[in-house]
Amino acid sequence: MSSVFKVPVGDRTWQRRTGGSPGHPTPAADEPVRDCRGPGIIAGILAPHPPQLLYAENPSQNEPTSEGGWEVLRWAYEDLRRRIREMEPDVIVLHAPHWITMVGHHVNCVPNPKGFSVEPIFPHLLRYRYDFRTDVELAEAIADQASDDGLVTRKMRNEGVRVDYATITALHLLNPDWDIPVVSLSANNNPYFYSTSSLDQMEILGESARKAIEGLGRRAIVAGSNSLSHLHWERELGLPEDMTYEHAYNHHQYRWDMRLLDLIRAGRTRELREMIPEHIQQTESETKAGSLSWMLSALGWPEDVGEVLTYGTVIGTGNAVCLWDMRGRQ
Ligand code: 2X7
Ligand code: FE2
Repeated sequence: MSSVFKVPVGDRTWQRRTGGSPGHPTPAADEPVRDCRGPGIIAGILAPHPPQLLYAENPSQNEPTSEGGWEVLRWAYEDLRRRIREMEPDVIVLHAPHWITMVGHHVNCVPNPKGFSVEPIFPHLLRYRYDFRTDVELAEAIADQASDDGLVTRKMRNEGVRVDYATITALHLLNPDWDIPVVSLSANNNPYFYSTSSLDQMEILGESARKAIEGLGRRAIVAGSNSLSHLHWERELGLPEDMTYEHAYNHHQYRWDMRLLDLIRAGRTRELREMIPEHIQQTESETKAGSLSWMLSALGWPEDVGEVLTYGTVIGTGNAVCLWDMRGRQ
């Protein structure tokens, strides 16, 4: 099992609010507002990755073809893509739960990951040919910073290692042209056996990513790829994209997802941070793998910002596409 040496997390002055966002209070007039085009973390995204969403898009890289499905979630991603383009990021840094590393936090430092990824549980939905660029300088800086911050860390340099479907699906949905460099982080835990105790490590890793991004002056989007409530159907009853089967697994899960999303919409991030472990307990939420906590920690748990673009279910699991636009607040 991995271990972590807890160290005091560094300077937090970067968290100072320097701007407002639609629907949320604006900062005091005397607070300095930085250039909106400036470097730093310009946005955080909750970017769920059910392979069904990619399958439904019918991209040329994926072998299986579909009649569509899960449109409302996919339309939210479409809107998000437009907004990402406007933000002109240098890099997307992604934390996803299906690259599970049992010892340490791994950072993919392969310059050009390339290969064929077959989804092990849904091979009839995702058999995808990927080919993308890593921002190796930033990847290495995040690994070094995380190591300095007391985390067990590894720079993954093995060219042939298959990129997992969560990383591929989320990155494809965020940027199907793959023309923005990427840094991909592993999930150092096993979401199916361990407790929520690893969330504190994810928060340190988020701070490490933020420091590395700022240190190199990148304009970065940080994306945590998690579904919310995670109980799901065990059998596919016919055509995967037949939406007559698609609804929340149960009312309890749905209600807890709504409670969590209410806090995001209200920008009540401190309360959200406290609620995440309880939401995990109540719904088996995939946020147990830490991608949401990692992302919000990288943003500094900002109050008064946060949008829910949409919510929808995939084989009964809850999935929300959310955006924290940090421009002017870095
Ligand atoms: O990985 C997933 C997931 N998180 C949710 C739903 C369906 C499939 O895969
Ligand atoms: Fe997943």
